[in-house]
Amino acid sequence: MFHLPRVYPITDTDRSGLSHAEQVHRLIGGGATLIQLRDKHAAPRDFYRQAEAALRIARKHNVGLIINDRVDIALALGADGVHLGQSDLPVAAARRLLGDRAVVGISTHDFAQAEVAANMPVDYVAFGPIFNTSTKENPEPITGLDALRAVRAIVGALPLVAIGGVTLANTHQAWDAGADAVSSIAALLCDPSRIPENLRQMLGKARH
Ligand code: TZP
Ligand code: MG
Repeated sequence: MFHLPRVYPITDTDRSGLSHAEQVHRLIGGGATLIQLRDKHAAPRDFYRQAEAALRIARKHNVGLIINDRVDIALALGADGVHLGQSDLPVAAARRLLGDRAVVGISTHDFAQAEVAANMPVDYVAFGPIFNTSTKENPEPITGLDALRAVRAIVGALPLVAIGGVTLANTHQAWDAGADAVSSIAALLCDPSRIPENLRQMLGKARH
């Protein structure tokens, strides 16, 4: 059974200056149990090789690894699943390729997308950007917390991830608005020497 942790970190080699494997290593050091590998610039072969190394580390620690966008890479590696955007492969096609046991998540940015996603064979729905983000290129408009609350109602019992500009200071607002988890990039990775500490602190907030 899929379990979504309260913090679901995403890797970014530009933000951290580190390989995906090294980010995974440091995030696991901070308590990650599920990590998404995201790379918008690497050639598929480079991303594949890096993901392979990252998966080896994740497996050793029993940590789940989800590949952003690339169903082919997730399938080739036997990763735990894929995170799809609105213009990636359709959910049903990814599900057919990866099978019932794979984790399939999808990004949504408005109510209509969230409603469609809620009726698809996904394991979780991500919604955002909730706050201002400087990580995503050409981000969709900021949704805010009220929209997150509404999406909580739209997706019902489906696990819901809030993404976009989540920091130590505002993560509680996202959880309080109904998100089961937050995904974060910059707040965790920008100072690579503090990755484990940043994640530990964010996870710690979930207990208060
Ligand atoms: N999707 C919506 S916002 C975003 C993605 C991938 C970027 C999140 O990065 P950050 O640094 O946590 O704002
Ligand atoms: Mg995508």
